[in-house]
Order: sequence, then C-alpha cells, then structure tokens
Amino acid sequence: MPLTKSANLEIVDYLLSAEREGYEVTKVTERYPDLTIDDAYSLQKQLIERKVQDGVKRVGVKRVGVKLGLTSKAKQEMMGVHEAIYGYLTSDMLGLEWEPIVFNQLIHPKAEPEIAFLMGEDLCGTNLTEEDVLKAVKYVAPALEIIDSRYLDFKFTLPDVVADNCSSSRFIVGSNWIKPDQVNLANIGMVMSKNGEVATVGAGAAVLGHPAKAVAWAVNKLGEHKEGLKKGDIVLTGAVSEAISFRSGDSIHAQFADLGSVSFSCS
Ligand code: 0L1
Ligand code: MG
Repeated sequence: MPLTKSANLEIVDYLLSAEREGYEVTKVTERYPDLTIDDAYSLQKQLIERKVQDGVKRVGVKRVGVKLGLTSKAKQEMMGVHEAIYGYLTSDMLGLEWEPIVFNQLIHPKAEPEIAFLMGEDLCGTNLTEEDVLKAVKYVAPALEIIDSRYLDFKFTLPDVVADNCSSSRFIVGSNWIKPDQVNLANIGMVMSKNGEVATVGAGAAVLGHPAKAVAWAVNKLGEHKEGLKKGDIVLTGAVSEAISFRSGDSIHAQFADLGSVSFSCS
C-alpha cells in the first residue's frame, strides 16, 4: 500500500530534524517495513524539495548536483544489492578546504575520496553511455565526500538509505580542475591519509569500472523519473575506496595521481 501523505510528511520531518539537530534515529523501515525503493526515492525528492524551500527563506539553499553511492562491488555485496543509488547535493553541503568542518554539527561522519565531474551540458535520457557522459563533462576534479547517516550506528536497509538522501552530509572539491580527456579516470590511483598517516588507498576503477560508467547509470535512472543532470551540476561519482571515520581535531587528505589533492580539517 502506498504511503499516505501524512506518512510522507512525517518521515521527511523525522529525517530532516535528525540532520539539522545532529542526532541518530531508528530506521524508517522499523516503522514502515513495507517501504519500497520507489517510495524511498519519492521521500528523498520531497526531503530535498523541503530543504530547498526552508533554506531559501534562511540562506538560499539550492540543488547543486547529484551524488552516487554504493558504486563499489565491495559495498554492494556488503548491502546485498546489485545496483548503485543516487542522491542530491545542495549548496549547504558544500565545504571549503580552508574552513574547518564543524564536528558538533555532525553525528558519526566518515570521509570518502571521490572524483567529481562538473557538467558542461544538460544530460537527460534513459539509454546514455559512458561516452555520452564524457562528452557532456567539462572538468574533473578531486573531491572528498562526508557521509553521515542519520541512522543509529550507520545501519540501514536500501530503502532507508535512499530516503536519507544516501547519507549525504558535506562535500569538498579540490581546486585542480582538468579536462576529462587529460586523464585516464579508471587508472587513477588515490591515497587517503588521516592526520598524515595513510588510512586507505583506491583507484578510479573501483567506481563500477569507470566513474563515467557509474554516472551513465545514474543519468539513466534519473531519466526514468523524468530528471537528469544540468549544465553546472557537480557530480560526485562514487567512492574510490572505503570510507574513513574522523572526529574533531582530525585532518583528511586525499592525493589522486594526475588529478591533484583535496583536504579538510575538522574542528
Ligand atoms: O556516498 C556513498 O557511497 C554512501 C552511500 C550510502 C551508504 C553509506 O552510507 O555507506
Ligand atoms: Mg560517496
């Protein structure tokens, strides 16, 4: 049975309050065990619309792009799924390399190294390929995503995490923007350090074999909902390694071969 209007409103409030106030909540599926993936994407859309509506009144929050999640085989196996997921990036999530991330505003954050795409053209459809994506990308850049699931102990089912906008919290994009044909995105190696010590390593191929392939999947999925990418969108293409937890006082640095580096500190 589809969710009632009041259940939709209640769930959106529940997840947005947890994010704004920085506390953990029990999974939505504990209360709504029949929640489907389609319900979850609809909740995610309502959550972003509400965030933008509320934010416009205060600080001018707007949609600035899209993020992909569960793009590695390892993470899909961990969740027992065969598909990636997508969520939205809004302007209030944008962090800066020189401005510390405030730990007190977060719950149990983790950092993920990702390759960001800046779209040079709109891209919409249901049958697009990796090549179509690369033609529409203006620049690629190193990025760090901060994920911060609103759920207790970072544990959830697939509909839960989709409804929670795929654990999105903040993202930081490095200053080295290059043309996509100047680098082999699948072969790029990456080393992520925490407080100067190597924490994890990865490669572009961890993202469904090639980040552009992952983005083609996302655009085709968005296309099923009559949506797509827009010129100027930032796309976080998916983690190239495992995510690393951090706390107040920590600093995180990701060094990508041929693509430069990106970092942040946490106050
Ligand atoms: O960005 C991501 O890959 C996260 C997707 C959601 C799963 C998680 O929170 O680990
Ligand atoms: Mg991510």
